[in-house]
Amino acid sequence: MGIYNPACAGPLTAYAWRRASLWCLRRQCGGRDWRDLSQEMCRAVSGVKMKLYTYYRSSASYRVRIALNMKNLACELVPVHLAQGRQHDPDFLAINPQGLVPALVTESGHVISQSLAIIDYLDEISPKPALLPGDPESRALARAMAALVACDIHPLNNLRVLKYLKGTLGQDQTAVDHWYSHWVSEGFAALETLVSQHGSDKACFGDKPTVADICLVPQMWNARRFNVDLSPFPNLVRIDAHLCGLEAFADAAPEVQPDAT
Ligand SMILES: N[C@@H](CCC(=O)N[C@@H](CS)C(=O)NCC(=O)O)C(=O)O
Repeated sequence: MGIYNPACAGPLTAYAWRRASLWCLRRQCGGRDWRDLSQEMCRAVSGVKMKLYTYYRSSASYRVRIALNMKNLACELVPVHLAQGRQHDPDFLAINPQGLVPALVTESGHVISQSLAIIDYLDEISPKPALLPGDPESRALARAMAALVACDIHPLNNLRVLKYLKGTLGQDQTAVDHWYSHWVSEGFAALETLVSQHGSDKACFGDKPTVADICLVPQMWNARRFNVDLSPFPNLVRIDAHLCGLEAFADAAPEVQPDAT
């Protein structure tokens, strides 16, 4: 009998195969973590990869790339050249009507936009290593730090906002740079305080990377690109330096992406 490949089978058969695998694993693993194991096995055998629409310099895409690396999840990267305006192409708008990256196409073909939603999804389908701490209060604190960056700093400094300031509102580059640096510095000042209360030399919360760190590192990279003075934020600089040395973070960096120019 040949090797059974569920990728070639119809949805019902693939489903039945997955159920059978789970049943076997449950019997064989006797109390061990058979769910994680079975999910990994299903993914490996099916050969169906997720697809991430990304841009090397996009900090929201950078977040998702870190999470994928931390989870060791296979994913095809599909570059969308933001500087050339490819996010406005009808083909891409059919994928994400917001015209923003990242967008993740799951193994079942659904599209998820919004980096934090994608990261939550990845954490749910592949729970180890966890991207949030163990207890509800700690989880909420780590999420709050992530939101500080992703919801209160990043949207003010996104490409379309900077282009609007310069193009539509006629501001010069000095004013745009000032705008960028003002909002990053204000947000980082608050994060620096939170990190001094809850973090360590290795992470924003506790000593293991969480979603807060996944948001911090790309924002630091972006701040350096815009020549923001980071000297008032020694904790953030220290944590960022540690994290950038970890493989999952290093391999997600903009300069090593296939579409980096
Ligand atoms: N809240 C969204 C933000 C996504 C976003 O702003 N993406 C930027 C790149 S970091 C983008 O696609 N910009 C295109 C543009 O501004 O035209 C997320 O977290 O995914």
